[in-house]
Amino acid sequence: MTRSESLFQKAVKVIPGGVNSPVRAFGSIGSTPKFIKSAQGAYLYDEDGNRYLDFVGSWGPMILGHSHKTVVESVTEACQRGLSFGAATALEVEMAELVCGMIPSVEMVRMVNSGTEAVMSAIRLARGFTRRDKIIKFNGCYHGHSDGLLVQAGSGAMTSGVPDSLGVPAEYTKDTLSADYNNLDSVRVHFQRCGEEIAAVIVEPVAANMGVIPPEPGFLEGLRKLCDQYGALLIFDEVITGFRLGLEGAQGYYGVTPDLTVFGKIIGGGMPVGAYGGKRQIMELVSPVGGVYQAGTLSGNPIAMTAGIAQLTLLKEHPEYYQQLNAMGEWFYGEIQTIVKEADLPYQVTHVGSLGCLYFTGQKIVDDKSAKTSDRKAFAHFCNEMLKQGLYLAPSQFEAMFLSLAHTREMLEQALKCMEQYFQ
Ligand code: KE4
Repeated sequence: MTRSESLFQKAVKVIPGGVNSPVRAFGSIGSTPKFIKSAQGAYLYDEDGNRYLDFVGSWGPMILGHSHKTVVESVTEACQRGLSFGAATALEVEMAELVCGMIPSVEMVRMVNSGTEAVMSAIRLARGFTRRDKIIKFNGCYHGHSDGLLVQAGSGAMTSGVPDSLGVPAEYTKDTLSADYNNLDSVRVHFQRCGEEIAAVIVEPVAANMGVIPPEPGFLEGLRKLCDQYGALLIFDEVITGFRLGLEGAQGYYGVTPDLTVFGKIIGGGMPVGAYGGKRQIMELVSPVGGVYQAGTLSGNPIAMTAGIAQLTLLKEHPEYYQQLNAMGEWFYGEIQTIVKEADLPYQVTHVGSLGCLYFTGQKIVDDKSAKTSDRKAFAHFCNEMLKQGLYLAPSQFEAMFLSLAHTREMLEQALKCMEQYFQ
């Protein structure tokens, strides 16, 4: 028995499913998790000494690669000054000024401890600001696990959401309306029916929780127009795309400005950080200034701020990193598409910058329905085989592949060889 297997046997006795987040259990690919002991650059090392080229990057945060020297040194040094004070610190001012300086639409920002918390707070703020209750989310988009957003998409656009988790009272999701990604008509019908009650539309500007689905031309612009027309707020959930697609995230990449933006992952440099921010007029409604309550013991924690500031500062000082990263994505995901095409397989590769996904379907991928036509068994077999070759892909068809600045061309050429052999 490997150390990972024996650890998993112990883990399942004391942790639900043996993991602290479901996707890590490798259940959707029918295997058991590798227990990771360390990580360096583009590589993970498991408890049995196996090395993997990492295409998960902790689900997005590790854009610079693992254990980046500057980030680790900054955090190590900060630890000597104490781990948490529960008091205002200069680091939080530095982080807030950094984020506000990088994202034009963000005039004020509030730090929290996860993407879920940031989304939950942004929704509450949008409801408080507009004095309206309904929100629109998109089928297949994931915004963390707060009750109101765990919505099984009602079929068609006229159904209000029904919870897709036990423990979420129907009351908590009755004001969550579902629409189809890349389908403005499915949004328009909600606004036409109850536009004056809609507080906000929340969207992943690149849908990266049903694989990777880019916005069709005009989709994000159309959402902006509908929100303006009906006085609703547009919330971009940039937990994945923030500081990933460019210094200004997806809103800069696509040139569409939201009213509120949610951040996570990269902003924390690998530490638990989420944030939400936007126009001053809206953000000043957040307690203690305004009447929208939100709080957190470890919000703005000095160690987390140190990691986030170190990572964001490196990205800000090297805008060329994004050209490099996005060009690498363009090449790498294009090569995967060529491999499956030359193997005469109808599979689709979608990508935006360093985010990409290989779907095992011939259907054009535009929304959750088309994404779900992917052959998950075929994906699971591929994923397990790649793992044996030392490639650590996300153990779910509906997650993104992430490249980092630590991935070199030769590493990726090696990975492509494994994929080519597999599909031949
Ligand atoms: P967290 O609460 O997991 O920090 O963030 C929730 C969240 C919000 N918005 C978007 C667009 C997200 O992708 C996420 C979380 N992403 C998943 C992976 N797709 C986290 C991985 C996991 O759940 O273990």
